[in-house]
Amino acid sequence: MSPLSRRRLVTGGLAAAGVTAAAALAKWMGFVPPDGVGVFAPGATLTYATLRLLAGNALAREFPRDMISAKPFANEVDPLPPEFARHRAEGFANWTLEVGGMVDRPATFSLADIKRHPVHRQVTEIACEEGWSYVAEWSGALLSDVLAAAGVQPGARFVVYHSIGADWWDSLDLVEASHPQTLLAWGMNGGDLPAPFGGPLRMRVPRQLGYKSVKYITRLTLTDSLARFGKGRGSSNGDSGYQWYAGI
Ligand SMILES: Nc1nc2c(c(=O)[nH]1)N[C@H]1C(S)=C(S)[C@@H](COP(=O)(O)O)O[C@H]1N2
Ligand SMILES: [Mo]
Repeated sequence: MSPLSRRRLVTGGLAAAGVTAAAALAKWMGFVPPDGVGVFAPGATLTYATLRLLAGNALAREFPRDMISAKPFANEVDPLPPEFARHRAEGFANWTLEVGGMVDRPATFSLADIKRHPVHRQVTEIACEEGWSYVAEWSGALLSDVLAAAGVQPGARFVVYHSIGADWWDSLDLVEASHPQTLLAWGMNGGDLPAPFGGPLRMRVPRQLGYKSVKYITRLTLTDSLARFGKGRGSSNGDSGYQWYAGI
């Protein structure tokens, strides 16, 4: 073996050992994402654990109001189930959010219930993994306020959220769910949240890519494990290969 290839072997081996050690540390600290298994495991785990350790509760950038995009782009969604049209015809008066799983007080909240929580406003950017983005002002309730109303039980680690029809769903760890910019958004740019943008209620997770900001939210479930949901990768997108932790 030439010295060069031996050196490569040694550095490669050291790097692999480093990754393995870091992954073990991340596991010990509880920072293993639901997709931190299989071929891409060390990569997904390292990204998630590093950001959790280094960035902690850092805030997503907020913009001045004059930077709000004149023409926000509503990404197309798959056809919604028929009950969505019914809700829309009723002006969303009967839209509800069910909160269950590991909570002390399982509840079904109306939109009015959610709007009674203190209103939080943020001018942030939503960025799609496909490369486009826009800036808007979102208003809504802190996800953590709604969760507190239901009483999160000790031992819960994730909140799983489902879109109407349930084919779109995703999840957050409680660090992200408790973050002061993570909203259940019901308003955009001063008015109601328009249906193409996820109205009447969408998740807004400004520290992660757009696909975590699921539209048409009807259900939150607190859980200690994502293994029981879909293929266990933490989201409908995860089941088709997207990273669960989409920090930006
Ligand atoms: N229910 C539902 N939520 C969804 C989607 C979807 O197809 N269905 N698309 C996601 C993706 S990939 C992005 S980038 C954002 C886009 O948000 P926008 O329509 O406000 O641009 O919504 C996310 N939320
Ligand atoms: Mo996206």
